[in-house]
Formats: sequence, structure tokens, C-alpha cells
Amino acid sequence: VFYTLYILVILYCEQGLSTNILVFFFLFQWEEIGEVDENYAPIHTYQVCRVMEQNQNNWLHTNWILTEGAQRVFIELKFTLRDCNSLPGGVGTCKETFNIDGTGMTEEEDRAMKESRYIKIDTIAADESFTELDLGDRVMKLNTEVRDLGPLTRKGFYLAFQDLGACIALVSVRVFYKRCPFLVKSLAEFPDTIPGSEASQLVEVVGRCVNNSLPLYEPPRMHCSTEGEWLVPIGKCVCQPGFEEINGSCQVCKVGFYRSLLESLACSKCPPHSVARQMGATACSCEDGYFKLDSDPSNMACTRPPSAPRNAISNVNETSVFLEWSIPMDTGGRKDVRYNVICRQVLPDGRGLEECGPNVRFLPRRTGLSNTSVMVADLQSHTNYSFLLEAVNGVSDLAKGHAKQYVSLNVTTNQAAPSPVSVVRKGHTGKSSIALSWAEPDRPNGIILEYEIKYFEKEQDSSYTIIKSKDTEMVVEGLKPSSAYIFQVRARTSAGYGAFSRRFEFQTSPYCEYTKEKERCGYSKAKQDPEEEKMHFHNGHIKFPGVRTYIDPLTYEDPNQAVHEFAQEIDVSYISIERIIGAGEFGEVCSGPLRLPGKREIQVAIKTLKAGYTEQQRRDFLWEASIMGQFNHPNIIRLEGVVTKSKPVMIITEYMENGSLDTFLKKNDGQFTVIQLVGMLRGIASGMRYLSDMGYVHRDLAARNILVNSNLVCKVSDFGLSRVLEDDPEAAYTTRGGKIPIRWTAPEAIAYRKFTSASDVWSYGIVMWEVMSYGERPYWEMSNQDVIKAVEESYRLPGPMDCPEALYHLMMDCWQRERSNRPKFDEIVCLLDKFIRNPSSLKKLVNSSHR
Ligand code: ACK
Repeated sequence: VFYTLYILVILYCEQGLSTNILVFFFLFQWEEIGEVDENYAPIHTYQVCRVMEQNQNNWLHTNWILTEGAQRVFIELKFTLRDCNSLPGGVGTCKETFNIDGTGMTEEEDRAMKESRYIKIDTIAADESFTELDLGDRVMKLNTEVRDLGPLTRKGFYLAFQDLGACIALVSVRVFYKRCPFLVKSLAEFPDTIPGSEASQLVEVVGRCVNNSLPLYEPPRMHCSTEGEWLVPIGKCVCQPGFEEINGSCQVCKVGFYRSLLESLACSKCPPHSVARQMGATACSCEDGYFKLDSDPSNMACTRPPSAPRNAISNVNETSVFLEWSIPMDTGGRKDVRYNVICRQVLPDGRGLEECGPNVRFLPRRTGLSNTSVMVADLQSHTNYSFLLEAVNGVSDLAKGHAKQYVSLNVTTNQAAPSPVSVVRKGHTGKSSIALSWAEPDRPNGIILEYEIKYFEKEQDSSYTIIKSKDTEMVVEGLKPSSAYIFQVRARTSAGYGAFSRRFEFQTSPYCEYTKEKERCGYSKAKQDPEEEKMHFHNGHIKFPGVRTYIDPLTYEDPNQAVHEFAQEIDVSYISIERIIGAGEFGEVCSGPLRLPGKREIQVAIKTLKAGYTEQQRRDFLWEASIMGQFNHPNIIRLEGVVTKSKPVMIITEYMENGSLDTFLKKNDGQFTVIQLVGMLRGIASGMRYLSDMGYVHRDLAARNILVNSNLVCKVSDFGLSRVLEDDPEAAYTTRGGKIPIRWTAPEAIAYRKFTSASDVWSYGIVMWEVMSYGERPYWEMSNQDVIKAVEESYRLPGPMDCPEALYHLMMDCWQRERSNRPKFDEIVCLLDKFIRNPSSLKKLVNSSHR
């Protein structure tokens, strides 16, 4: 009962975009009816119109439709549909839709099975349905609907139209798929391509470069859309080297032209000194005698080696020669011209030439010079040399067979001074001497007549000493202990002096290394001085029997032992740090309570040693405790103990509520009575008397180093090492070296470091002046040099404003040039006591003529 009814072929007009597929129909309950359209043209239709009968299920099947590889097909239907309302009496069963169904069964499967196996694609309704009237008027109300089907995985499919009781005439069914047509774009060919199955899918297609072209950077690609359009081109093809693109096709380069790079558009004329003798050249070859480096750009001319340098001249300086020349006449067409120097020594008696040895130095170098000059040093004196200068460029190595061009220069060196001594070594070192030795210079250039040794104390290079030696060793004497010196040595021949060696720094030994030789260290120097002994013991002051003398911590081999001899170790748990009160030279100064078991709590000052200290710094820091711990006096700052077993290392002293005297006075300008001020001075003098009795010379007595407690009691503090002066901002370098607080220091201590208790008395006089002027700066803004000069010329500080004359007299006495004429501290204490007992003695103030 299957028979072919009609072959439906409809040509679709949009070229290249879609392909129709052949469809046959098989009728079940539908009828094939030949009709004419509005224009009386014959048409074939399939119709069904059983609107009056119940339970309709009428099928129109197609043949097995091959997909031809398409994954998505489109079905276009043209049909007319009867308006049920226009049917008399059939409205109850009449439908106005029909179904379109598809199945993917194989061709061989039983067709009878088909109807149950179809899957509905869609229910189709008409946009316009026709009535009796339309038929009469011959109006064809044709509907067009398009549905798509996919993804299709099999080779083909069946289509069917299912009528459930409508009045339909199917005028045409067109089944087609879309494809991206074969395309040639930018020299790339893309094949005819079937789109993907998904609605918005793009199928990437790699194109093929055609017509002597090659892919530029990457193969050309295009994307085929489901609508059959080529989209998103990537990459492209360009003509291969030796060809150029003219009107969309690749044409061969003409003779004399070349094209080497895919990037360049057209064939170019061969650059100078190169030729292309055949068509389609990808490069040009150099003319004879010309060359090209692989690294040279293809459009660069062929080049050749340069000619010789010109105008070469030499300038001899002892055993050095400075050679200079001009650039060659012909650089060969290149910018990379460099120069080489060949050095040959002319052997005596016509024995020819010999290459210069490795000792000859070329500055900046011998070969590959970019400048047109070179310095040749360390030649032999009185010798003939022949220099060849050669210019080379990038292609010189390629031009091996071609003769090189040189310019030559003959030079004779002069007599030369010796080269510098390279190393100076330190031998035996004493506190005031250093033994030096050195080796003869590498190039003496003659007989060495003598050596000169120049030295000076480090950082004092404004003045230096020169001594001479015939030997390569020498002991330098008369140096300061514990001091760094800079040494330089130079040699002399009949040609003169060579240059000095570089600087060598060596240090003399400290004093204390000589304790065996009965020398005393550092601070106790005062006691070495017989005059000083006299001053202490023959000038009225009687030492009380049993008063201890100060022991220099340096007499202890182990500095830690000295600390623990004189200072108590405090467990850090007894201390609470509450505040930072200032900055000391080794770290912060803090305050807080000290609670020693079984003792009442007291406030203490805590000096800390900042982290990262050296062993030497730790020793220097604790040095002060080793000294302070030996003193026990109401006017000397009292040491409570040290913390050395935990970190940070600390020095614990009594707390002085009013801080340092100079700031305290400035803060309270004019606030005290003369008796209060004299009371403070008496305290300081008493503390100093105690120190001088102990044989301790302070060296840095100044109001800034006096601390004041809440009862206005002044106490002497700051017992650092002498080199602590290094850290006193007032200390300045003297001409003899060492740092000294000039304004507070006696002239003999400045001039020749004669520090004694008598020089402390001078400083005390300055402290008196500071106290009576409420912290004024001694000598105001005068420079240190001017102060030294003025004092030397007998100028003395004038009496401070409202200063009792008696006190000013005492100050002036302290500033006696002759130190033995200065009062002793016990005399000062005695006199101040007298003033306090008899305040009327202070009534008379300094008259203005003193100012
Ligand atoms: O002038 P000042 O307040 O007093 O600031 C400095 C600072 O620490 C750095 O040295 C203060 N200072 C030092 N020792 C003590 C102490 N024992 N009692 C109170 N303040 C002290 C000093």
C-alpha cells in the first residue's frame, strides 16, 4: 500500500547558504489532490478533511531522508487550514492544528512501528485559516512555518504529519540544511563546511594558504556559524619570500629585487653593494669584497673592513705612552669600528721586535677599543717600542683573506720613578711605637735611594710627619697610646719619588699593657705627676687615714671581675621600669622602683645597654659602675648595683628627681636665693673633694654632669671612661688629638692633656659660673678656637649678673693660669661653708666694671 505520490523539489534562492533535501511522501488517510492556485497555476497538495468524524489519526509519512552530514535541518511548511467556525455542524470534532513529527529510526525498521516511535517536533497552527467565502473568492490563505530539527546523530530521519481532525491542505514541504560555502580570503582557502548542531555553535575551520603564500605567524582560521555564515577570521596568509602580493595573488620578485621577510609587503630593490641576478630572490648577495653579518638587517648595505686609523700620535710620560689617532678614512660603511693595539718592544742591537709582556698595562684595554686613544703603562724605562694600530669592524673577521691595514708608531720611554710600595706591614707595637716593614716596589725603575714614611693620627690629616729610611723597615716612635695612625710609604730613585702607597691604619697599644713596666693607666695619671702629689699632700689638705684611694678598673685583668668587686648584682625581678627619662650614650635611661628583699622600696635610675652591643661596648658601659661603686659620698651619685646576668645589662643608681643641673637651673631661672645656690655649689665641691681624695680626676666636670634631687642636693655623676668624652657633645678635638670639652677645661689639659685635680678645679670654677648665671653657656656663642685663644690671652669669664663678689673671686681663683695657685677642693668647701655661715659676706655684688 506504499506508493510514491510526489517528488517535491523546491529550489531555494539564497545562493550558497542552504541545500535542499529530496523528500518523498507516503499517504495514509491523506489524499493527493491536484489543484490550481489563485493564478490558476496547477499545484499538487496533500489534503485531509475529516472534521465530521470522531477520533481521527491520519498520517502523512515521508521517505527516509538522508541528512548528507548535516546536524541540524530545517523544515519549511506551506499549508492552508480551514476555519472550524466556518464549517456547518462540524465544530464539535474540528481541529485547527496538526502535528509535525520526526524519528531517527533506521530505514530498515518496520514502518508499522513508526507511528509509535515518532517524536513530536511541534504542533502547527495556522496564522490565517480560510472559510467558505475564501474558497468562493479563490483567495488562498497560505501559511508558512519553519521548524528545525537537531542535533541529528544518524545518517537520516523520517518526517510525518499527523492530523487529528483538521481540514488541511499541505502545499509544500521543503527540508533543507545550511552550510558555509567554500571561500577564498586573504590568500587562504576555506572548504565548504556544514555548521554544528547547537544553535549558536561556531565550527572552527583552518584555511589553506594558496598561491605561493604561507601563514603569517599562525595558520588562518574562520568560524562557520549555524546560520551558514563565515565569522571571526584569525591569522592570514602572505606571499612567501621572493614573491609579493599584487591584486590578491602572489607575483614573483623581479631581477634586482628581493623579498626576505613575510612581514614586508613588496619586493625591495637590493641594498648598495648587493645584487639579485635571478627572479624570485629571497636575499641579495654581496658584491666581491663586501660582506654581510647574519645579524645585519636584510635592508642594510653590504660592508667591508675599515681602512687604517689616521693621524696617530704618541705622548710619552716616563714609562707610560698615551696613543691617540683619528677614525679611518673609510669605516667600511659600518658604525661598529673598534681599534686594537699591538705592542712590540724593539730589541737592542737590531735583534728585531718582541711582543710586549703581560706586565704592560693598557687603559682601558688593548683590543676592542671604542675610543680613539689608549694609555699604555708600565713599559720599561729607556726602551724603544713599536705600536701598531689597527681598525676593525663587524665584518673584519669575514674578510680574512684581505690584507689588514695598520698604522705604526715608534716610541722611546723615559726614565721613570719607582712604582708604589704595595703593602706595608705592622711589626712589634708598643704604646708609643709601631714597627713597620714593606717590600720593594714591583718596578723600582732604578736603584732605590731611600723610602719616605708619612704618618698622622687618624682623622687628623691636616698635620702629618715624614720620616725617612734607607731600609724596608722602620720603627715609628713618639706616638700616642691607644691611638690609630695612618701610614704611607714611597720610594725614591734618581728619577724622583714614586707615588705613595695606599693608606695603612695601625693602632698603638693602650697604656695598661705596660703595667708591668710600672706605668699607670688612664685616670690615675694624676697620681703619676709628682707635682700633683705635692698638690694633694703638701698644700694644706691632710688625707684622713683609712680613706681608700680609687682603684683603676684596668688593673683587673678581667673587667667583669672589677664590676663585681665594686658593684652588687641585682636580680632584674626586683626592678620595675616605669618611665624613660632620657637617652644615655649606651641606651635609654629609665626610672622605676627597686624593691630589694628586706629593704624599703626606693626610686632608682636605670641606665640600659642597648641590644646589639659589642663586648667592648659592654665593658665600657660597665666601666662606669666599676668606678661609681668605689665611691660612697652624699655628693656622688650612689650606685645601687648592676644587672649583668640578664639582658638588657643595666646600671642602677639612686634616682635624682630634678635631673641634670644645667637644665634644672635654666628651668628655674632666678628662682633661688644666693644661699640656696651656694648650698648647691658646696655640695658639688664636697663631692669633688672626695673624688680628689680618692685620687680620681673627673675630667668632665660641668653642670650637665651634676644631678639634682628633690632636696636640691647636687651630686657629681658621669664616670665614663676618658674616651667617654668622645660622646660628650661639648667635647671637641684639640690639635694634639683627643676630645676635650674646651669651655670647661683648664689650658694645660687642652694644651698637653695635663688632667689633674687642679684642672678639675678649673672646671669647678666654670660650674660655679654656670650655677650663678642659671645655666648660661660659658663664653656664650664664642667658637672653641676663640675660647682657647682668649683664655690664653688672660681673658676670663665676667662675673654673672647679681653674683656676689666673693663668689666671683673664688671663680677667678679657680681659673689661675698657674695650676698650683688654684684653690684645692677642701679649701673651696671650707670657704663656701664660711659664706653660708656668714651670708653678709655675699652681700656685695660684682660691680659692673668686671663685666
Ligand atoms: O637632664 P636630665 O633630666 O637628667 O636628662 C638626663 C638623662 O637621664 C640622660 O642622662 C637623666 N638622668 C641620668 N641619671 C639620672 C638619675 N640618677 N636620676 C635622674 N635622672 C637621671 C639626666
